[in-house]
Amino acid sequence: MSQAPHSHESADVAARVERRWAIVVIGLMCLLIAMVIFTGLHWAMMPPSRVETVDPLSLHISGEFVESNLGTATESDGSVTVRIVAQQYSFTPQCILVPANTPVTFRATSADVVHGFLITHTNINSMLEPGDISTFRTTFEQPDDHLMPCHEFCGVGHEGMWAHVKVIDHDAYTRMAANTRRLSCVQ
Ligand SMILES: [Cu+2]
Repeated sequence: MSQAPHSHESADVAARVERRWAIVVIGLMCLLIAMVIFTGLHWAMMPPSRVETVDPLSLHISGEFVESNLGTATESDGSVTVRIVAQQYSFTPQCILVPANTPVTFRATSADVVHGFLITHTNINSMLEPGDISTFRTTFEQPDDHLMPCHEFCGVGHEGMWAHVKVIDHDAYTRMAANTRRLSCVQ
């Protein structure tokens, strides 16, 4: 009986501390949700909302990722689409040519195991999985050279697996694209 007032007081303290922590946790959750909304609207970073699949065994025989269709293609609206295949231990094409100040869509997949897809100094950073098509959109602001290393351990030759993204002036690109269907650095 004599302990009753004391335990009543501890219960009050516990309730106060719990309430304080609940506020901290709810605050953190609100902050994280706000970050998701901000990056989604401001950087156009979205969780994958659709899944496109492709048969990794017949990539090279037919469909979008046959070798003659890889590289940079100019679309009718002036934007460009780059198609890339990753395999142990290289990317095809090895050097990707894109124009500056132009919307670029990358479409890439893997012919064998999981590879990494990262373009330095951009927010493009993903995985290429056999059977799935990874799609990214970006615009490069100025002519530059970006490294594109595989950053997902894919076997003994992993460290030698990388490509280049060469961003060139829009007009120079237009001149080069005028007489070819698919572009890469080596024409
Ligand atoms: Cu790799």
